[in-house]
Amino acid sequence: MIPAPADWSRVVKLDPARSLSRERLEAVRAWRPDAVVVGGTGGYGAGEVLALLMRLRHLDLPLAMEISDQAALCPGFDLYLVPMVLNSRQTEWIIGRHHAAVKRFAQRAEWERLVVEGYCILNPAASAAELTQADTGLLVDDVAAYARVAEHLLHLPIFYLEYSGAYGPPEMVQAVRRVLGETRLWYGGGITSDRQATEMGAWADTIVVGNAVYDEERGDVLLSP
Ligand code: 1GP
Repeated sequence: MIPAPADWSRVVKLDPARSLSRERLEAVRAWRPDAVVVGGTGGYGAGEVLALLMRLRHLDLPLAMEISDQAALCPGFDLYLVPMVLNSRQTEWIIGRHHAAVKRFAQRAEWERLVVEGYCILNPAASAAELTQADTGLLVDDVAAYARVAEHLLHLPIFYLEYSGAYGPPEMVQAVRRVLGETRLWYGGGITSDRQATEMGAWADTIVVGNAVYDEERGDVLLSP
């Protein structure tokens, strides 16, 4: 059966470009996330993705690959998340790369395993913000409007508030929560404690933890069973 992201409250995101010790992987397992997403902003290919996938299989959790680069596409995941960066200044990150990937893979695509995420990247220092030239200087009303675009114009299943590397303002998450209905709200960025996970989890449907997995000091606080 194909897993449904709507059932996920907490997700770990692992970067194939980073090395993950056996101990850190065990900490991920012990934290009992609802799913693991494999993805990053680059510096890896399909080989690194496959190697990580092999190590994750024993976790017995839904495994999703977030596709940022079609060259790194790797078969074997339960789901494939397709980011659409709504606040990018470059069309390639909104629709261009998607068009190119569909053109290339349409005959082999398992459409039912694809889930589109409407990203709004808000930490200007995040590598994803730089890569996609995201317009990060947005006010609450602007972000809420993107959330409404995601839900009412594009009918996307996920609106992803991305502060990768920094803990965003809970007020922003709360404001977006108020304008979303069916579309699920994901929050990711700077979560390194249970308190922060709980705070953001109160407004977001799904919280995403990335860097803390690799941080032995702060990550242990969060990822302890
Ligand atoms: C990154 O949203 C995730 O795409 C998680 O962010 O790495 O800051 O936890 P952190």
